[in-house]
Amino acid sequence: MKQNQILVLACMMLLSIVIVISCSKSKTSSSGTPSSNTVNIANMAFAPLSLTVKVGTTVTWKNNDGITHTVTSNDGTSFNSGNLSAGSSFSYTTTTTGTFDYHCTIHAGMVGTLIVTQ
Ligand SMILES: [Cu+2]
Repeated sequence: MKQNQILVLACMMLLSIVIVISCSKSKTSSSGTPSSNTVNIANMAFAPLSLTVKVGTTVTWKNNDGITHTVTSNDGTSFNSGNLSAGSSFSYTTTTTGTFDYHCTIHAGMVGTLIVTQ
């Protein structure tokens, strides 16, 4: 009778260990996502649409689309990638705080926002 109780307890402990391991495993797999200062270009869109970074951060746009795009700030001076062919990337190191709307000069509907904070 007492041995049975120990066996049940051991099974419950083993089960809880398995649950903890499976939970921590799903946590580590989510860390494989792209870093927070990268904007992916895919399917004629910037992702994320809006990115917030601290001043001094280098932001990288990666063209994962099959066609050429540009990353051009609406103010015309802050940053401009020029033609960014499929598979290439563009990096810009933020120097001032503010909200920078940008677009693709080739495709009018492609817009994004870079928010730079202190
Ligand atoms: Cu484009």
